Amino acid sequence: MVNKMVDKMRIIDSHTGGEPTRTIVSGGPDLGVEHMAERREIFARSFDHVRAALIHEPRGSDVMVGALLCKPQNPDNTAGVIFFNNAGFLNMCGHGTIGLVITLYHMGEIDLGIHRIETPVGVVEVDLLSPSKARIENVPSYRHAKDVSVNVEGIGSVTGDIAWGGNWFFLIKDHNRSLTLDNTDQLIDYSWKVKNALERHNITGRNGQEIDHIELFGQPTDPALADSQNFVLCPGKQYDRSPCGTGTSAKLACLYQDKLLQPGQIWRQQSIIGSVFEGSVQIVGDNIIPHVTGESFVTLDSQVFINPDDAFAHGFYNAEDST
Ligand code: PYC
Repeated sequence: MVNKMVDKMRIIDSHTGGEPTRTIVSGGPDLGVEHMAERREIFARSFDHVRAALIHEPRGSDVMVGALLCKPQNPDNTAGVIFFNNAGFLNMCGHGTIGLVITLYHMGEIDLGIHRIETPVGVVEVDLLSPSKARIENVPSYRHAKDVSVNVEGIGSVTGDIAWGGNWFFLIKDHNRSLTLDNTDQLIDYSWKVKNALERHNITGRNGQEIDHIELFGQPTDPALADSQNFVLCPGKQYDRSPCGTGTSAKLACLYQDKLLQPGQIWRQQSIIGSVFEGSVQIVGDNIIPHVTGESFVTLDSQVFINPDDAFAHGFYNAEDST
């Protein structure tokens, strides 16, 4: 049953490398004390209108990624978090985790140093290096399949790697598209067609999990600034303005598995707007643990009102945009 009791929330917005995160820091739905994966299910089932209210117009924007700050299940951890966007709920979010700790610092809730954040897919350790810079130690990441070809309607055969970096990615090197901001309409169209083709051909991540992020790679704008540039299409047909923390993690795992990156070696991943995350991998037992460092800044600290008399209190969504 939908619970419409939530009517006032404090939100803090930040951006990490240009990609926004809107964190509900108080007044959000109470999801209980279970693991974040279970709390995410409860959020989706009973409080989806809160997600919609914060992300959709007129209050939000399709580009926005939301984060619900939660009490951790383990009191030794700093916090729990559930990420969401215009299409639903995410497993993990790298830029959002950096945004979350910068937000907690802005609130005076945490100091610089190490913090452990619970997410639906595991605990992510974050080192808050300064008031605007953090390094995440992500969940174990890996390539699931190399050089997978899919026939894409209107395009032909497209080949990429399937990798997990906290979300599922299809990583494409040979796409013959220019990764520039003035070409995003074409990049969105191409990536969306690839995503639909993967679904149609039942090409998935481990255990049949949907590949909902498409990542294209190209040369950096300047090799002095970065090793590679990417374009990441997210599940709600919006592109990540940042280099994507989970997408960078998936790339790092592939590079390591291809023996193109040594443990501790720095990889600088540039986004489509030019922002850069610095990454590396650490090998722990059989696990590839990506480290991703990025900058984030608080942009707004305010209160949301959800007025039951407002016909658009929970936003409206142009579903046409995501077909
Ligand atoms: O930074 O991991 C990330 C991310 C996922 C979706 C948007 N950003």
